[in-house]
Amino acid sequence: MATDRPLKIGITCYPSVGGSGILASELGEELARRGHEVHFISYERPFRMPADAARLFFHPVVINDYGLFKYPDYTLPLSVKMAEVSRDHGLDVLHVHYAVPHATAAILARSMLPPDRRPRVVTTLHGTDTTLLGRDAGYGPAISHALARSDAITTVSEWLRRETERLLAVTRPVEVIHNFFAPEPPHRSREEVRRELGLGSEALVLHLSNLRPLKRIDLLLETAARIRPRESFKLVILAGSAFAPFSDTVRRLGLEDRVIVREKVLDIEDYLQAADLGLYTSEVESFCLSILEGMCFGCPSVATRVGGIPEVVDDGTTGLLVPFGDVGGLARAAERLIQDPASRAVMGQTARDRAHERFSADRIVPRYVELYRRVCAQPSRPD
Ligand code: GMT
Repeated sequence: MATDRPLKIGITCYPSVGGSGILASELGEELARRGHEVHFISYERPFRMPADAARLFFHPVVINDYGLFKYPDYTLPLSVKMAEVSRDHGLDVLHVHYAVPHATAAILARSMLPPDRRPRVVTTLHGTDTTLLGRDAGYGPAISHALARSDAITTVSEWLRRETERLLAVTRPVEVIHNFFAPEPPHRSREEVRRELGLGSEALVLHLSNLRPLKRIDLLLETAARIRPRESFKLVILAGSAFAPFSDTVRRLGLEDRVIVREKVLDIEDYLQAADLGLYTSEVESFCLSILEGMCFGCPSVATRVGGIPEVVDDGTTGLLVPFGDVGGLARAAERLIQDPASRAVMGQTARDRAHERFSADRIVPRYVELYRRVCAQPSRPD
């Protein structure tokens, strides 16, 4: 194949709020911007997918609810749609984000097509597809099977590569392609956002996540409750799911006047530019896209030293890392940044520079394109 012709890429991801879906949507958008044709295949439009961009298409997977099944099946209609889109649009590559069930569906889709019409399958592992489901006897063997048949496997951090090799006994090469973030310009000024939040001179401590159990919102709130002086900050939580289950904890810790919650925010850049520091207390995290999103706006984070986070944050230079569970240490680290705006600004500027040097779209997207071209130049892996 010509080495520089635009490619036709199918992307499957979870369309709802979650780092893997956000990354996949941004990747699709950036590929289309660079002249490639991108076809999203999923049960809903990815929530950050632009509505009317050139060369960007969405193919919904329709799931019928048959009364004879206790649980509706998604994998088979997904694989049929993947095969259909591959055939009708001549896809070069099916790039699946998050292995379950996307990698299995892609392998099945590929085998439904005649040998000369088969797209290559690239599987990107994002985190719990390895660390949680990979350990589950009901999923692990199916994930290993799909990985063995993928034409390429990537992970979003070195740490996740090692975990994948360890937990899923993968012996084939796994390529690490870190996440990237391409921020949109904010819609409102920093001052407008701070006014909306009712902030005076307090530091804006930002937490942005889907609130899943491994984010340890309990520890986030306990950390906030220990920050002194308590009037020095407000914790703004941009929640990708309902915050109501944590409201009792906010009350129990006396944090009602310190915590501000906004749910399902789309214009995250408005809040990122207004933030002074990020706070992340996860027990596991293969990368933590939210930290990178903050870095792009010069916002350093205090975070737990888990998983791939040390690949994103240089401790003491672009943020502060603390052992998991050490809420006292997390609170002291946050106090340090809250009370010292000058060193916070230096750290924020360095964070912004690192984000640009290591994790920009211009650095990362060409790595995926190069990988696509490489797998297209090779015969497909056997089924
Ligand atoms: O693995 C998950 O928990 C789901 C996934 C998601 O869709 O949000 O999160 C992972 O992917 C993100 C994007 O690559 C990473 O930034 C997150 O660190 C990672 N989450 C975990 O590893 C817990």
